[in-house]
Amino acid sequence: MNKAQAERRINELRAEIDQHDYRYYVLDAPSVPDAEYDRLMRELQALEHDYPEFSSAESPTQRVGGEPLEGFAEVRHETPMLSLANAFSEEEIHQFHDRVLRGLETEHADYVAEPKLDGVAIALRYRDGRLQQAATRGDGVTGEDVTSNVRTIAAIPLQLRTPRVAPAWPATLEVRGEIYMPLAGFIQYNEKLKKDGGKELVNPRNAAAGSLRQLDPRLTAQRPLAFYAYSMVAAEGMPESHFEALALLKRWGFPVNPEIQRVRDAVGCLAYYRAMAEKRPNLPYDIDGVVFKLDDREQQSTLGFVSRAPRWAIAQKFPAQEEITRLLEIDVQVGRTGTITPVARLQPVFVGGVTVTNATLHNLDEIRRKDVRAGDWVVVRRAGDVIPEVARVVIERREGDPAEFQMPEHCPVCGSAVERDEGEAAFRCTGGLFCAAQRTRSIQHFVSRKALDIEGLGEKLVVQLVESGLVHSVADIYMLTREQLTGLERMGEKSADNLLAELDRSKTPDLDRLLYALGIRDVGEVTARSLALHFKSLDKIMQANEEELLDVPDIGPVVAGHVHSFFREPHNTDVIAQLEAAGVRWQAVESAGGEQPLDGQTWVLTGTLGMPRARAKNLLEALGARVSGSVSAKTSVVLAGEAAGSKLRKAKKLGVEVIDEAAFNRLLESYGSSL
Ligand code: 5U1
Repeated sequence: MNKAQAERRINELRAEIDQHDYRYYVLDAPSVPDAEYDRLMRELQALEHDYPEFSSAESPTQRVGGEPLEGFAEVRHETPMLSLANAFSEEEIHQFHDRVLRGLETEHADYVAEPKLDGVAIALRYRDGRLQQAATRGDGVTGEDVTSNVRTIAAIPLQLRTPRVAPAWPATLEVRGEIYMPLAGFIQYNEKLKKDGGKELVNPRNAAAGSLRQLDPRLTAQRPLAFYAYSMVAAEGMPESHFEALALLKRWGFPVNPEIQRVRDAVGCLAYYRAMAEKRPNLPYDIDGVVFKLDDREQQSTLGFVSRAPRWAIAQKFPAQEEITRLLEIDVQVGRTGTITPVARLQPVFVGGVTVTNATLHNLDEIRRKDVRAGDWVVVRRAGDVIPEVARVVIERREGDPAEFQMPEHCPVCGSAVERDEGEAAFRCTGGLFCAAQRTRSIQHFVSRKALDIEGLGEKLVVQLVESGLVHSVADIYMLTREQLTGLERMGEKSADNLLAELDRSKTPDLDRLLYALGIRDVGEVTARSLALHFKSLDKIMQANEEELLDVPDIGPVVAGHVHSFFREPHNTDVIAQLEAAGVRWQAVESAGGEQPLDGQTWVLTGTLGMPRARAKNLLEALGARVSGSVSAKTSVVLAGEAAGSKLRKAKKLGVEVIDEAAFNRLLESYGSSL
């Protein structure tokens, strides 16, 4: 074979393999047996090896994965990657549809209904038909560049197809969708891991996310990942209909979920939801709900956005998933602030996409209310990412008369007395930082992602450090030496060096993060930020009396009391002095201007709310919103409690978005605000 013949054959093989990939991944209609496909691939690899001058980044042989990376670069999304508002009931879909109709001043609306895959959202940028960059969602504005990993996923086209009749792709194109791990691949991959003595992956979603975060693309290449496109970012010549845009993406070579349909009005949406709920157990991938999007792009832009989510789309989530299993025994766990939480040890059960062996029982009152006893058959519930819980006892299956659970009188970890705070459901270990469990948990909290974010210091390592006596308080982590670390089991020299570098890097936290990290009771991220913004220095917070603390937005008498007493405890002030001595220097934070999620929004509160109105106001203000007393066309959102009257009517008339307290709480939760 001469050079010209080789080039021709290489091109033929690439086109043939691309065609087979298209039939397999996009049309779901494979056209050749695996053995034939492998033969074509091997022939192409051999020719590219012999004629490197014809190599190409778009060749199907390039899916094996390139060189390992040092880390992932940041990518700014030119068009932010939005999140979706959630609905948990039919009623909320009707409300959504009514808002859409009011906003558009119309009587009917067409939606595109799509399964909501439980995977990882990804943005793919193409230039002249070639894949240039793949980025994760990140915080919606900045994501991570995972191009090398994404290039290994065979379902994602490296080179777009030019259809014979449909319009060609534009010179620049951004496509978004979900990378996921099909269930069959997940099970097979886990079986292989188990056989090789590796750690099994928890669920397909985590498996997909973990695969994309590999620094070595050759590892990603071995994971059975797949992809469905779900949106085209505004591009030249793009159809006005989202549904047609998806059809076009399919012709350009992107897999598009075959379950996607166009439906009309809330009735059509709800019929689709029910049909998908029925299909769900037989789908080859996990879904956690369905998504409805207005089909017409012009109508989409008329409605616009609220708090980072489009008003023209909504996700309807499937209800919590439940399974029955045996409760083997009731144990207790000691939390960071000494709270003793009863925990159900369960016969392992697969629920909500993961194997559950423990579930929270919340507190003694809950155990009595549900009458949960060791040996019972119980319904375990797990919704989305939340902690699994025992929902109820299957009382008909109870055998004999098992004894009621009693709270221990002494802490099972340190032996200190257990007491119940007056008027509270929780029991607490009185051991404070004498208790190894409380010490361990407070150190785990201190280094966690939302606190000082010390990578490489995971929960298990903290347990190891406390148990080995190397670390007694959060300040001790800064005294660790290389020798001490490498002396620990499973700790190599490189990991020890990385951890020491991370610890060094963490020595200049923002004041709000440090406050949150200290683990003061009821001081979540939002409260910590309010304190930091108000006082600007830790010394001032430490010296403030309760009255001064009450001046801070978001702080009521209970939290003021907790903050005040925290800084009156000598062991807490000692730890702060030790942190300073170890070189930790906190930085004052400036008012977040432009950074807060509800910046620029005006909210109105009306009706009777479950939480004190002042608290709702403080929380909203801490998130950047202005709270006004009257509704106008400029109002962003009305939070309506029970028996809301004229303000609610006016909001409806003006087409202003109205949410109830449950939706408000979910919004707060999504921003990590302490409730
Ligand atoms: N199927 C589907 N999932 N999903 C997730 N479509 C879809 N659209 C999304 C998201 C976050 O956002 C668009 C509304 C922009």
